[in-house]
Amino acid sequence: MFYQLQKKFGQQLKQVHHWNAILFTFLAFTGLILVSSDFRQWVPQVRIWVKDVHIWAGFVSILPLVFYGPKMIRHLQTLRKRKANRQNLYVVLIILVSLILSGLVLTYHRSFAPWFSSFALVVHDLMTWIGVPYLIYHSITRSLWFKKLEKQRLEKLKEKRMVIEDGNPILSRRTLLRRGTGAAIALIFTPFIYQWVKPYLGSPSPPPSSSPLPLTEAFSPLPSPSTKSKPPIGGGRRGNFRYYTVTTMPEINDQNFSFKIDGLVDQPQSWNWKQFVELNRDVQVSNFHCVTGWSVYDVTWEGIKLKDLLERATIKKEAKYVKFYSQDGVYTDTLTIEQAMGDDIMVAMLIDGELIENRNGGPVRLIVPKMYAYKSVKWLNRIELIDHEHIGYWEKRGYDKNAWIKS
Ligand SMILES: Nc1nc2c(c(=O)[nH]1)N[C@H]1C(S)=C(S)[C@@H](COP(=O)(O)O)O[C@H]1N2
Ligand SMILES: [Mo]
Repeated sequence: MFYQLQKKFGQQLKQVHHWNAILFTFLAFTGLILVSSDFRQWVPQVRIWVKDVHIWAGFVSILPLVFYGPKMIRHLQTLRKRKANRQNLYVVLIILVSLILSGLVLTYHRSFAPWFSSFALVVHDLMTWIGVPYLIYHSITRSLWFKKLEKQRLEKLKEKRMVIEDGNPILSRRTLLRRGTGAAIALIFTPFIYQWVKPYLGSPSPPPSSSPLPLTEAFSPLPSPSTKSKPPIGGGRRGNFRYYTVTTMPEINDQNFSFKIDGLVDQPQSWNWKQFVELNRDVQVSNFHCVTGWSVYDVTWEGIKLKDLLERATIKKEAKYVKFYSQDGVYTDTLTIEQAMGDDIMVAMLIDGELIENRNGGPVRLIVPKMYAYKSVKWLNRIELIDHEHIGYWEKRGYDKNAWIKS
């Protein structure tokens, strides 16, 4: 009787493990798609959908834990004498709980201060890159399927009555299978972990080798930074950008650069590189927040205030929205005229005293510090005044039209 109960209990635990394996494989898979910059560029619409599915699966993954919760004490009792198993259990639980908690914060990040969601993102990333390979290994080696596989191998060995090898052939077969699984998982994850850790290893990562000409060769004359920019009055930015694009990065140089303001204005404006560099610039320090949770703090931007540019063009009365175009030919976004008059909205050229590099949206990008960064159009080359609403690139694909950041 007791034995039977014990057996049933064991089977239930196995089932929990099984479900965890499936759920977390799925979560890891969708999660990897979400962080992949290639994917962002190929099928951006699908990304929003994947994000929803990932979040739903995340919620579902709470269920096995809820189911397991009341059984935990009993489980620990059965593990009384097995220290390794107990430790393993604690590690797995810590990973699961941190992933779920940080995932919840990220899902409802609008209710939290940006520093808190940034922190949650670091936890989520860390637990993913360390935890998910571990969890997959753990779940696979404990699945019924794997046990069966091990048993099969064992039986095969017995059938064949293999010559006895050094040590214990059966055991070595078993560890071989496990180590093989572990190694395969580690191999798959190493490049991703490296990608993630790289920016945290101090010096900013060099631009990808396929990047266009160095800025000093692509642009002449170079804008000379104001004394507030170099050294940056903000003390230099803290944190790392994640470089996003929905197209291939447009290659911009002083020859193909142009910037214009048109639409519902009395005095349309147009500049080439040389003329644009001569415009009067201001310097400001602000934070940069992406809606997916990461932030860069105390960035010293130097550029032209948007409202100064708009004043030059003299906005017509009928104009209601300001539409921003990127030189990538695809990305756009808008602000209402009232929003566009904000004092901290800048058409930026320099970051911490250096010309903004290509992958960071340079040489000219928009900065809207009080809104999520999907408003901050990179490779900005045209501003159009319009009288009807235009839905921006990411808003069209599911991002909130209200991009204000809770302060
Ligand atoms: N042209 C263009 N602008 C863009 C984007 C983009 O993909 N293309 N991504 C937006 C988003 S969602 C963010 S978070 C920031 C990222 O800026 P970064 O790539 O310089 O870090 O740029 C915004 N502006
Ligand atoms: Mo973003």
